[in-house]
Amino acid sequence: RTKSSNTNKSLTESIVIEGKHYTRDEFTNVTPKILSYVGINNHNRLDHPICLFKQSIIDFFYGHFKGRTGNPIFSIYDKISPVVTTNENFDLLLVPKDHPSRNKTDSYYLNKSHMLRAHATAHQSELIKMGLDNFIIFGDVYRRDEIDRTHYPVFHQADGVHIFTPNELEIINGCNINIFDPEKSNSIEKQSIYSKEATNIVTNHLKSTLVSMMKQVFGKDIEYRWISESFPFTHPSFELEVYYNNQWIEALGCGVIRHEILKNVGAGNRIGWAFGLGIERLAMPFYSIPDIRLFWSNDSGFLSQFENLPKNRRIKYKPVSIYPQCYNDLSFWLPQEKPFCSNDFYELVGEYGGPCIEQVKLIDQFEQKKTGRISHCYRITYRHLEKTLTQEEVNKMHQLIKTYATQNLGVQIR
Ligand code: FA5
Ligand code: MG
Repeated sequence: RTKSSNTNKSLTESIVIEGKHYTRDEFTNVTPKILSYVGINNHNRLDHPICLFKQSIIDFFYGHFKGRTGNPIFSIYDKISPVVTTNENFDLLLVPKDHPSRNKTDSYYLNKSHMLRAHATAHQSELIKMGLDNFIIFGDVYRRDEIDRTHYPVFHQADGVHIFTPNELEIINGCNINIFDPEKSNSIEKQSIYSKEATNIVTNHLKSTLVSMMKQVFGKDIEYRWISESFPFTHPSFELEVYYNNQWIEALGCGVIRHEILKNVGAGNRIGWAFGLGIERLAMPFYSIPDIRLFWSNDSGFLSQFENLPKNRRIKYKPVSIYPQCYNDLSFWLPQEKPFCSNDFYELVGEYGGPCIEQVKLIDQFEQKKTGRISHCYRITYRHLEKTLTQEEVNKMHQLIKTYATQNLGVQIR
């Protein structure tokens, strides 16, 4: 009974995201599972590899492009809601009405007019309209896509835009240049409105910027290749692939922004480039992460490897043991007659739990107002690398830790 009434409810009630209501209609195809990813924001969680990799990208753009006074010229947007209109995701980017990406089978719709962004490019027009010429957008994007080692329905993109005024283009070029083609000649190498020279300068600037970024992040030995592509919103367009784990992985798409897009938002006198990069696709080779699903792991064996890791530090991810983990919490009052320090406790746990301890973490603390006593609660995660621990074995270790913590550290188990 409960089940069927729930189903009815979920079919008629509007969808609520970040306090806003979206009325369901025949387009609605988001699932509760997909909606549960909204707001997780791995790209803003400091110890998450997606966030760490984001910072490497920002570092590159801050260091590579500086203004007159040494200030960074790129601005960063990483808190824009993933709910966008179909106008923003498609129409403003000149995506044809019959383009496959508009299908319900390919994108996640809240209803006919609103969807979860299928790419970070959905914010491009809005930001250019605000008057920005150089920016990077970071965000979670949603697609009905295959699921395998390099595909997941929710992933993260970094979208960059760099727009040049005629004057800036001249500075790069070193001499006078026409942005526009007086003959508006048609050729597959350029948009008819732009001159061949301007198109070449911008294309070279785009490709060399992205290659420099790859080299700064990965080192000089990174294996990559360019492939011609087509996007409705850029021309010419390219894709960059990197070689990892014996296969070429598609990392990003890019190109010269369609003039019509710029013109529609008041930047018709300019030319610029844009790229859209899959952050997981580069974080995987960077940290030797073999499967994209691991980025969604709440397993401390995964996350703890990135804790307190300085940005730009490359580590080789150690595969988490395939044996299940199991955790027990331990709460105690700190001793009043002598000082207590968490590190002592960590050491003690390591001593009595040995190689079965995967992580120990302080998860809660409070002070009892009346007595001034302080309580700590630690979560101890147990996992053996070669076997499944039985509950009995875990209990035994946990009991030992309790006994010795009481004896050696003077705590009082609660
Ligand atoms: C786009 O999304 C374009 N918006 C990129 C772009 C921006 C082109 C600006 C030109 C100008 P594409 O669908 O190819 O393009 O996706 C971009 C990148 O996202 C891919 O290269 C890949 O790295 C990543 N990606 C795509 N689908 C998935 C997926 N299911 N899982 C993980 N990463 C993915
Ligand atoms: Mg692609």
